[in-house]
Order: sequence, then structure tokens, then C-alpha cells
Amino acid sequence: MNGARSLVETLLAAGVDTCFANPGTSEMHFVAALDQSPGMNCVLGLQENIVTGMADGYFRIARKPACTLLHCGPGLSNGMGNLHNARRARSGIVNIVGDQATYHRPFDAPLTADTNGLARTFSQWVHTSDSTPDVGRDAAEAVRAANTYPGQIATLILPADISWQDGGVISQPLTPSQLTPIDSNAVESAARILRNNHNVLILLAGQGVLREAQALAWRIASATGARVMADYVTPHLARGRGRMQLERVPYGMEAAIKTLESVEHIILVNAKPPVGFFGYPGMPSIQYPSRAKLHVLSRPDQDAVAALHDLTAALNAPESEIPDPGPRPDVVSGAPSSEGLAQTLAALMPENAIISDESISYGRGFYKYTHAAPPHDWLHLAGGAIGDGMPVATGAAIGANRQRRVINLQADGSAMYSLQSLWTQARERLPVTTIILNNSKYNILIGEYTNVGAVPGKMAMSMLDLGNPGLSWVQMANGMGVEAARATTMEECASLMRSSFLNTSSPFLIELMI
Ligand SMILES: Cc1ncc(C[n+]2csc(CCOP(=O)(O)OP(=O)(O)O)c2C)c(N)n1
Repeated sequence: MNGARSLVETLLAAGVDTCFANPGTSEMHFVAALDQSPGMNCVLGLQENIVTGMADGYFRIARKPACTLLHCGPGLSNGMGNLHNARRARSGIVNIVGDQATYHRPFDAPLTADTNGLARTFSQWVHTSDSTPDVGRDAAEAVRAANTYPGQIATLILPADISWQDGGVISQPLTPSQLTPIDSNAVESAARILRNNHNVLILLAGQGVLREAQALAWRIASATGARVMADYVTPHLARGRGRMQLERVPYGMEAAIKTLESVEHIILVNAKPPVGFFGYPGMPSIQYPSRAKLHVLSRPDQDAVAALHDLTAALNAPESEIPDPGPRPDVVSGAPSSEGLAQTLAALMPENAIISDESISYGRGFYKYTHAAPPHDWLHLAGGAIGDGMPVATGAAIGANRQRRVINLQADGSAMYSLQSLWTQARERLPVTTIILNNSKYNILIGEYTNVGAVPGKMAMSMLDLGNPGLSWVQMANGMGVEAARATTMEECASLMRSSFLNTSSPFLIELMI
């Protein structure tokens, strides 16, 4: 058995059965091993940022790591924007990066790069295999690292000769490391704060915004009168009927400061203290009042459900049912609007849908109108590096075994970073409905000129214009095997949504002119 085969067998034994790939010469033995060791579902992405974004979306829904297959330092570099986003989302991923054969490296061939150095910038675990018999054990270590709660990026670099030589040994799965237990003092002090104070905010992030944690947070809020919000940086939120009507801390600095102005205590549940995305002239970095006191109930690497459970017990908080959000909205007609799209989405989305939201400026108000939709999962860009909405939607559909409708609410400028995802969706026959929000501009950045105190002239404004030449989304989708149509009214959009939701084995793209 060669090294590559021991790698594939070890990954399969550890439950890693999906590989998002864009291979090159140094990975040929890994690809060949996939035929010898059946069981690995291999998905091709046509650029590495698609591959890594798909692995992120897969983890968020399947809650287990996939592996990626990337080609040398440059292939890894191409995938780094979405590896950055995945690290911020705390997704578990095992990157396998093929590299130059060990004896060939000193010749400094063109694709030679500091692969290890590149990987270190976003990986919690990096290792270069240096002997074939160790490849299996190295792979088992990588999977263990990726499975470290809540999820980590592990990168295993595999020189081509280490992969092709004989002597590979399959390794058994390694036990994931134990979670750091909840600190009973933190629970006691949070309970004391909640008992004795008004204006307490419980800020949820990570697993703290999923279903089980929300039920506990609601009990605590009902018993104490505390306010509950989700961190803006929330990769995955459980939403819809039966879930809390959570709002995120707003993105905009002024709106965030206003939202948090009366807060005196913040109890952090797997969340970090809320700060602005950027520093702005004359603005603070933090979004909460400087007099507010911060209390860490649980850190991001601790179990949010266990922490909230202990807090519920310390407060003796009785059972309390999450209130009904009222009737489901009706579809909306007339000119497209942000509220109209959200209501139509809430009216039509099938049960248990997955929303991949990279709507940027258009989607700020989507939450308010979708609380009464059927239960669904909402995925957000967590690291601010645009270009993850389409690959995350693609990976999420695979993570859900193609059994759930994925709806990608996608701003056009961000879509152009990773539109090749459509080709993978067509090839894999995935039930993904993409709604392109075509405003032909980088709308959010128009406001950012004002926020940073810059005065844009003609040239500066033209840097935010995508209309010259215009992008034809229907043609681009068709060119990658995806059926598509343009909608200029909400009626047209609703009718296209309905028909695409009925087709469970093909993607569809709606170009909504906003
Ligand atoms: C990797 C990366 N490059 C550039 C940016 C800067 N940036 C932020 S938003 C944006 C444009 C977004 O335009 P679009 O997706 O069309 O959304 P809209 O603003 O129109 O709502 C850009 C270029 C970024 N955040 N990440």
C-alpha cells in the first residue's frame, strides 16, 4: 500500500468521507487511491476558493469535517479567502495539500513555495509528512485536530514521493480532545448578575445560537428579564417557527452603538465582546458602552449548551415555551424590495431549508420578516472576506445529503468572486436556488466613503460600478449548465422560486433586478 492509499483509508476510518478537490500533478496518487478505496465522495471545484468554501458549508450543516485536496502552495493560496472565513466560522476542515517530492524541492521548480508558512496563517494544526509509514498516523492526527470543538482547520502537506512510495500504514481514528469544562464560578457570577441587575444582555455565538441553546437562553430571559441577542459574527443560526426571534448586533457602527447603548452588563456565551468591523475616524472600536461590564459564561471552545444548562439550573428558571411568531407572511407583489423579498421567502421556503446569505447591503432587514417561516438554518459570512455565499451553499447542499432546499441570497459583486460554484451545483445536481441581487454596484462601499470621511469623485465612484459592461447572470449561469431566469417584479420572483423549489435534483438561478 502506498502513502496515498493509507491516507484515504485512514480518513474513511475516521469518518471523513467527502473530499472537495482541485488536484494537480502532485496529488495524482491521492486521486488514483480514491478508485482503489471506494467510499470517498469526491466533488470537483473549478477554483480553490470554491473548494475551501464548499468544505466550510459542508461542515456547518453536516457537523463533521470534509477534506479538501489542493495543489501546492499556490493552490492553497487561491483557497485562502474562504479558509479565513472558515476559521472565523470555527468550521472543521482537513486540508490535504500535495507538494513537491522531497528530493525535487532543492531544485526550486516553478510551483515550489513556502506551503507550510502559507498554511500557518489560518490553520490551528499544520504538519508536513516526511515518511510514508507515518502518513496514516499524520492523517489521523489531522482529523483529530479538525474535530477539536467546535472545529478547527488542520492542514496536512504531503510531498509527492511520500505519497507514491510503498509502506503506507492505515491508522485507527484518534479520540478527540476533551472539551474545557464549564467554570462553576462563571455560572454563579452570571446568575448573580442576572438576579441583581436590569439592562443585562446575553450575547450568544457559536453553538449558542442553535436550537437547544436557544431554548435554554429563552428560559433564562423569561425568568430574569434579560435581553438576548446573537453576535453579528454568527456563521449558523437556527431560525423560524419554534426558535427565538433573535436579532444580531447590527453591522453598522452607529446602529450597533445605539442598539447597545443602555446595556450595563454583557454575559458572553461563546461570543467575543462586540467590536466594529473597522476603525472609523472619530468612532470607538467597541460597540458597547465603556461602562458596561463583561462576563464570560463560556468561551468559544466550551460547550454553550452545557453552560446555559448550568445557568438555567443556578437560576432555577422554569420551563418556558418560545412564543409563536404570528402568521406566516404572504407573498408580495410589485417592485422588488428587501422587505418584499424577505416576506416572499418566508411565505414560500420549504420546511427545513438552508439559507446561505451573502446579501451584503440588501439583506440587513431580512430577519425581521422571516421569524414566522418554517424552521430553517441561516448561514452567514463569518470572516468578512466576500465570496463565500455560493460555495457555502454548494457545500451545505452536499452536507445535507441533497435532502434539503438551499436558498442562496447572493449580492452580485460578491457572487463574481466564486461564481464557478454554479458549475459544481449543476454537475452534482444539487437542490440550490440562487437569488442574485443585481444592483450592478458595490453598494455597501458607497456608504463606506462617508463613514471613513472620504469624498468620492467620478473616478472613485466608478470603482464601485459593475454596470459597465453589465453582467448577464442568466447567460453566465446557462454557460455553466444551470437554468436561470430574470425577475423584475416580486410576482415573477415568487413564481420562479415556487417552480425551482419543486425541482429537487437541479439548481436554478434567479437574477432579481433590485
Ligand atoms: C476578499 C474581499 N475583498 C474585498 C472586500 C471589500 N468589499 C466589501 S463589500 C464589497 C462589495 C460588495 O458588493 P456586492 O456584493 O455587490 O454587495 P452590495 O454592496 O451591492 O450589497 C467589497 C469589494 C472584502 N470584504 N473581501
